[in-house]
Amino acid sequence: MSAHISETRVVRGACPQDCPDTCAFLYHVEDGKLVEVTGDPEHPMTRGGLCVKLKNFAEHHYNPDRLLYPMKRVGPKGSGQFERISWDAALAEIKTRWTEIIAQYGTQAIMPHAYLGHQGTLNGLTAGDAFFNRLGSTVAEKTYCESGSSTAWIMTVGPTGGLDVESLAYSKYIIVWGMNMLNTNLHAWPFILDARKKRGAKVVVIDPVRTRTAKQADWHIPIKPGTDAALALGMINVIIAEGLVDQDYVDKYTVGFDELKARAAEFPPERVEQITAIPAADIRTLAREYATSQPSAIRQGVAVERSPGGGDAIRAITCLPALVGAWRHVGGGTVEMPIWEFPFKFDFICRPDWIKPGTRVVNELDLGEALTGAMQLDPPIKSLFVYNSNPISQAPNAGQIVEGLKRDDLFTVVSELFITDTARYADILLPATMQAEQYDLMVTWGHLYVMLNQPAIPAPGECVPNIELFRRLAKTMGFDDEYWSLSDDEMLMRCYDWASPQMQGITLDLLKEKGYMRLNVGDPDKRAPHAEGGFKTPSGKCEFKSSMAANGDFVVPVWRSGYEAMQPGTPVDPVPNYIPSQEAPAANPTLAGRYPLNMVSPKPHAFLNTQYGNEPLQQRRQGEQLIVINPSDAAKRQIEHGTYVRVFNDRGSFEARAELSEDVMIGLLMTNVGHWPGHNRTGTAVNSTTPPRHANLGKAGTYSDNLVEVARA
Ligand SMILES: Nc1nc2c(c(=O)[nH]1)N[C@H]1C(S)=C(S)[C@@H](COP(=O)(O)OP(=O)(O)OC[C@H]3O[C@@H](n4cnc5c(=O)[nH]c(N)nc54)[C@H](O)[C@@H]3O)O[C@H]1N2
Ligand SMILES: Nc1nc2c(c(=O)[nH]1)N[C@H]1C(S)=C(S)[C@@H](COP(=O)(O)OP(=O)(O)OC[C@H]3O[C@@H](n4cnc5c(=O)[nH]c(N)nc54)[C@H](O)[C@@H]3O)O[C@H]1N2
Ligand SMILES: [Mo]
Repeated sequence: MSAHISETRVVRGACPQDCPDTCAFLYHVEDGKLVEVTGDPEHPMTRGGLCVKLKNFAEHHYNPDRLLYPMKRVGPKGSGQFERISWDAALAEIKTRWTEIIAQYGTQAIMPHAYLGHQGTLNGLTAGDAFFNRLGSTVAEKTYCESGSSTAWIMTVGPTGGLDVESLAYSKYIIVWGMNMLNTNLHAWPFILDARKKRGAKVVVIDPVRTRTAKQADWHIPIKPGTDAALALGMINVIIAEGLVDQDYVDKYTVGFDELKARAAEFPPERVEQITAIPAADIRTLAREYATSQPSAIRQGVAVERSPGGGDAIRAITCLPALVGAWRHVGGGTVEMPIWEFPFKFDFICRPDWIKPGTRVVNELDLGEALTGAMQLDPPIKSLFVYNSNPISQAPNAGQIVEGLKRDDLFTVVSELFITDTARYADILLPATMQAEQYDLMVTWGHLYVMLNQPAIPAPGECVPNIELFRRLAKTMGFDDEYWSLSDDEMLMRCYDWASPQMQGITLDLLKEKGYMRLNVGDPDKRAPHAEGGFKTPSGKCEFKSSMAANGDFVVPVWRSGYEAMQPGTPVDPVPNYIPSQEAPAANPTLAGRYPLNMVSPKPHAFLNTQYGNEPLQQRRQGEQLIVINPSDAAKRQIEHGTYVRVFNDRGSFEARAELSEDVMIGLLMTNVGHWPGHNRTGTAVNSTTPPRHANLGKAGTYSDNLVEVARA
């Protein structure tokens, strides 16, 4: 045994998943086989620990269900019957079908659909953008995640990394706001424990559900979903009324204090109690403690954006640290995602210059409407190309997507690791590599390290990385631009601004040796990025009153085909406000009469969105699809603990096992997104019920604004 271990080759890598942690990996290879993947204990942020999802990542590569060869559909759509074909045959079929479609309907009848199955620079979110822009397809707007938060962030403080999660170790008061950190940002938690131990920090969790994280906090504040803006404005009201403002900081480094003060005056704690269900006394205590316990920190979760007023909630929350001067201190401020410190060159990565003027844009969350004709597109979508995403599980109103994918006149291509619920509807399936088999510089959105993933084992079967897939497609379609002949390293050299201050001292050669390097942005024990203002807004100040909104510019960093900072659009209130949910009982009593329960559908503990949902170990750890319901709501419906129930509304339904628990308030249901619909009893999951509407900023999804009813199955 020990002799064997000493022969093991170790290759440095990084986690591919859409998660803020992006752990440093060590691939252990023996005789050409990946025997184990461990965390690199020396990485300062991820410190060697891997989460339950990645525990058996080596075995995941050898999962017998992996898609290893191109396949062609032989049964009816959705039947999952495929037969193996060659890459040449698959590419020829795509070319023939697209050529016909383009001749009849034009290039915009083709639409890509991609999200963050993989988080690399070469193989991730934007891997196909250059290809589809060159082709002239419909531009797919990608707003599944963080687009609402990012828009709000940029309007308020600009594209700054904000507080470093590692600096949380220096905080005295930490609010984890709309995030289940122990599930979704696990490697941040040790820094909070450090702050608690060394600085006596108090940890507050604001979440409608008493989650694992909430149970570990010093104070859990349950809040009605979609009402965070009211809470933040209520806190601002108290902070101003009680003279807890850092007036010197506000005078020097902010704009719009008077307007914010006027807005907050509309939100006295007693009114906020009515909206949020948080007692007024608690709102006062929270505001006082937050303002006076410096350094105070806020870790914002993505869930806050998943309601109609989510964007304004993030804006109001992002105003708080400037108001109390928290930014002055190491460990003070707030973190959305530090990704803004990375000097991407999206113009090169996505080639927006290849988009022909007038090309239409269709949002990916509207996929069902786009495919079924509900959206009246001219030309209609005749071909859908899916990679890095699983919309039948993850996009809202999934029933309509299934209906669309059944269309016989729709030519669907899916590039995947597995035959997912979405892939079952493909006409052509293309096999993709897994992380130990490919090379990439990873995008990270929870810390400040550049991470290189190097291949440790050869690709099995005929799997290819996404970047190679698009090179092959470009060649097939006859594109002869230089772009398609660049090597991976030549690409990476152009994807980042290596001469920028953040990248000083960082080179690809060094990364190949070390695996990861910290951006040159200061150390976590010294870094206070906005101690003296320096915000990246047009005014250089923290904008309580947004100049972008005041100018009528609608900020949309929606990762569509390149990062577009500004785009004309719907006017936005320059000062953050509370925008009620559309399916809140008060807003829609008729609907609430029929569907009285609001369902939130956050992330699963043991799956990464849908990934690992097909692995037995993770299935055991996650358990089956549960719906958590308050015992009093259950009693009204004669629902007993452990029985199966149907969750439904006009959009659709799914079945789950009922868990009766006071962890959810009366009127609230909690279930996890990520269970494969096909593994559930009805072949459907949570997103068969969710609304395809967008939040007020960044066209974010509104998964938390969802009224349903439950009944015994
Ligand atoms: N284990 C695991 N980790 C993951 C993922 C995964 O699938 N599994 N996915 C990754 C991805 S893509 C993302 S975006 C992140 C997201 O991670 P988080 O930011 O943690 O988001 P969620 O898990 O969606 O929700 C977090 C909490 O917000 C609460 N919540 C829901 N609506 C509201 C609201 O209106 N207001 C407030 N205050 N709270 C609300 C939910 O009850 C939930 O407990 O996690 C990443 N990490
Ligand atoms: N109800 C509800 N719905 C939600 C959310 C919610 O909180 N509630 N959260 C939303 C959020 S935050 C997000 S980020 C989205 C996530 O939505 P998706 O990004 O669609 O989620 P995944 O399940 O990770 O699907 C990614 C797919 O890509 C495949 N894949 C992985 N690596 C590769 C690769 O290298 N190449 C190719 N071609 N394919 C690969 C995986 O096998 C997987 O099937 O879901 C959104 N949906
Ligand atoms: Mo996400």
